[in-house]
Amino acid sequence: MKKVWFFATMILSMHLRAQVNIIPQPAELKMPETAGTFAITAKTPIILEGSGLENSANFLNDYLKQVYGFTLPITKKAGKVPGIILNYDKMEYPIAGAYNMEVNAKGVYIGGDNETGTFYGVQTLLQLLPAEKASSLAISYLSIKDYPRFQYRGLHLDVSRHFFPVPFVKRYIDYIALHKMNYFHWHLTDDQGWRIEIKKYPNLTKTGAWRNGTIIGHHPGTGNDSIHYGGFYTQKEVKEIVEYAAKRYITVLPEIEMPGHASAALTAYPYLGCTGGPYQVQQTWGVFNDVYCAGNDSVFTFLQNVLDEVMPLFPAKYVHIGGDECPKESWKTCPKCQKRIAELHLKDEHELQSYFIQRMEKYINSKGKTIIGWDEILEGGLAPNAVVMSWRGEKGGIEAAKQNHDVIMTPTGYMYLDYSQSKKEDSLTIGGYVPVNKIYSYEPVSKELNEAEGKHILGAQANLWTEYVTNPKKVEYMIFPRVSALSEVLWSPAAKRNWSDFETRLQTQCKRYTLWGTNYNKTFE
Ligand code: TNX
Repeated sequence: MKKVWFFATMILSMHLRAQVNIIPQPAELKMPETAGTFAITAKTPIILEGSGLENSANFLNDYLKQVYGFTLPITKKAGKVPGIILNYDKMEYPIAGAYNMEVNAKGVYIGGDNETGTFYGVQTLLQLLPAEKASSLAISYLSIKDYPRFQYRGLHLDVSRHFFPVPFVKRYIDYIALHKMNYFHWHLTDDQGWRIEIKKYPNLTKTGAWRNGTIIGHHPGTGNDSIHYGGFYTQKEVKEIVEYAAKRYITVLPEIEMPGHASAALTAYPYLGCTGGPYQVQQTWGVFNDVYCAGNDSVFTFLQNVLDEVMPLFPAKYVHIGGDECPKESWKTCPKCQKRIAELHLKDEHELQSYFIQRMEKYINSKGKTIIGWDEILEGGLAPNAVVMSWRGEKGGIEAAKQNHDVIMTPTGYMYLDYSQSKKEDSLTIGGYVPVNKIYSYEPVSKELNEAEGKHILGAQANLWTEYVTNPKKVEYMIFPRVSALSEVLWSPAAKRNWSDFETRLQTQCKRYTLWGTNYNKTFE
């Protein structure tokens, strides 16, 4: 009899365990010997035992409302009814965001090391809920101790090649939060559009945010293209988005590109280029020879004034200033640029680019912020305090870490969400091939680094360039399920990573995407 009971409990607890499909995989997850479930209903209170945890409670309620159609009462004191307790626990993990979680007959307890930790505990709770609509939400008894592996867990969105409206940007931020990620890299300027209002330079958005002739959704320039296309965010909207992100413990990293990818700015203010123009907001993709003039001091004044308006909008300690894909053609024939090279005894145009970045770094540092640049900023000498985003493979990042610079890994071969995710892609992409298991296999800390150098790898980020991504549904299709794989790379202990286990959990995650009304790529199924 005892034996039968033992097997019965084992089967029952295995069954219950099978319902626990958390992504990213928690560091420690235990199911109790006696299995059971606690049911959350519309009467279950959220009990704020710790102060300052309203963001977590509100996020939970917003999610419940959206997905299951009801919210929970929020109180400060526990009563007789078992509830969801949100609190703090003292923990000593190197990176903030750790939490403990207990589910038992008394209800749910979540204790974070700070507000962020509790918020991440809530994200886990959401994944314990049924993956289909229900009014009583049974969750398994369990206990979890969890903490992030990397401090920088980023997702990028290019809003220049195609513009995405405020409500969708917010939704994108929610996706980042649901995956326990904490940086939103907002690529705000490029050749095809300037997307942020700058009061001192109204033409940036009056002319620089609009282009004529690009056919939305197809290869540009192949017919029917008399469209006035674009958009921008007002400073008020930017503030709103930054606050929205902050309530989700997400830092918004703005990128203002320089010295290349500058056609939109040059179109608005032709004096910023070497030839004086005229220029056009680009209708096609690629790399364009007209860039900011590096020999003209008024270009630096312009960029400083722009940053004077941008930096106060973003509490982030970092500002991304691009630095990638800057052709040197126009500098080679520009008398002012050549004069600068001669006066400063620079070796070549690469050193001129390094001068450009270093001059901007000095200014940005003087305002208390740190620059981030794409790995091209290594060429001609790295700016003294710069953080490097390594996109052309890992080489630049490894080199920067060896030079004692902090690094964010974002190599194309693993982290490019604009690349196709199935061999036979069923939609137009820029090319390349990054299936979900490829992103899952990524290890941000290269074996080429010793322990001290490895500490400079702050984390990683996946990039969504939008040349061929024209609408929100396509954005979702491109990021899911790959962002779920990314979140595990960035959050879970390396030893916990297991592809076949992830694949099983991903089945439930896909049901959640459907529950959220979110599009995703199904070709891997
Ligand atoms: C390179 S990644 C770029 C982007 C393009 C992308 C397309 C990087 C720093 N620059 O401007 O959109 O390739 O994959």
